[in-house]
Amino acid sequence: MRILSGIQPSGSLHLGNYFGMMKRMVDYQEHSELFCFIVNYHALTSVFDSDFLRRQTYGAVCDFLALGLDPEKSVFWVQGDVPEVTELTWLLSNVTGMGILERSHSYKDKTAKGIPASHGLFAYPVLMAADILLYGADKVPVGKDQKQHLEIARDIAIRFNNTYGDTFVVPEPDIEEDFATVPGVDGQKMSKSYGNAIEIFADEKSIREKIMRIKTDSTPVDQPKPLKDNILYDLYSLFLDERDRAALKERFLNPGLRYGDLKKELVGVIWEYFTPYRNERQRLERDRQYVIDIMREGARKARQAAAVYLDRARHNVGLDYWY
Ligand code: AQP
Repeated sequence: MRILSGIQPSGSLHLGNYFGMMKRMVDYQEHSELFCFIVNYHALTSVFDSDFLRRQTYGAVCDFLALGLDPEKSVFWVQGDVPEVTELTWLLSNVTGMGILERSHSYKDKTAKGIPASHGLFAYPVLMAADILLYGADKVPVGKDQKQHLEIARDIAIRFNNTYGDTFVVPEPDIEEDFATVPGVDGQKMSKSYGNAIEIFADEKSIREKIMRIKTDSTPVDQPKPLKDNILYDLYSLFLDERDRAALKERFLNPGLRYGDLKKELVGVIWEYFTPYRNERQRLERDRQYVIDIMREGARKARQAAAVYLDRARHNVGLDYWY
């Protein structure tokens, strides 16, 4: 089973990215063939500062390695190091209907939030389909926000196969209900670009400030607290196993819970959880040559895997005129 997913270095990575995708990828590498990459071509749709992009890309690589991604067990690379994906994007573009792109929620949400309505942003799902099809992925672990993009990738694969003959694996989305949409501190989807994210490797002070800002309901202390749409409950639950989650639920459903106390507790939980990873990340941040060597080797392996599908696609559309 080939598992593949990528993450944009469009800002610092946060709890939504971690629980929605990164942690699950690290878990998968133990028993699957894992392909994992940092999608810097995608980030170009919203990042126009080249130094910022370089820094965030290197940072995202360090984040993933520190969080346990093992380059010996997986193929781990930076998207822009295998530019073949842009060629496949072009081949796929010609079987992609305009209507399907026009219905993309992500395009509408991003332009509504002020990101320029460029052709790149509009065609983002085609590049994402190329990312997936180029490596023959069977399964793509993502958060719920990416469900529609996965449906577009499936649609493009099916259309291509119908037009040119069997070429690509049709991928399946893999969404974990418990972590489908991690809320930000304002209750919207946690997102790098919404200013509502708790960053995985933020310092303790800024984690505390963000958690303290969470708006809570005004239920008196001596009454049970609502669980539905309760940001504090949802965020705290991410860090708990089934038994501890049941215990947290009990605390909400019984009188006496003070939101202020729970917020302080949650800051501690987040900080402790990432402490071992934080130390490793600091080491990687300094060891640039080691990190760059890993990424070079990752790109080499990715390029080898990509050649299989790209050559097949070039042949099936008829680009190899010398045949
Ligand atoms: N809040 C979330 N809950 C669950 N999963 C999430 N993901 C992102 N936010 C949440 C998942 O993380 C993976 C990588 O996402 P991405 O960075 O490539 O793009 P995104 O979904 O657009 O993430 P952001 O933070 O919202 O980035 P910006 O603000 O740049 O658009 C994906 O699998 C995603 O589902």
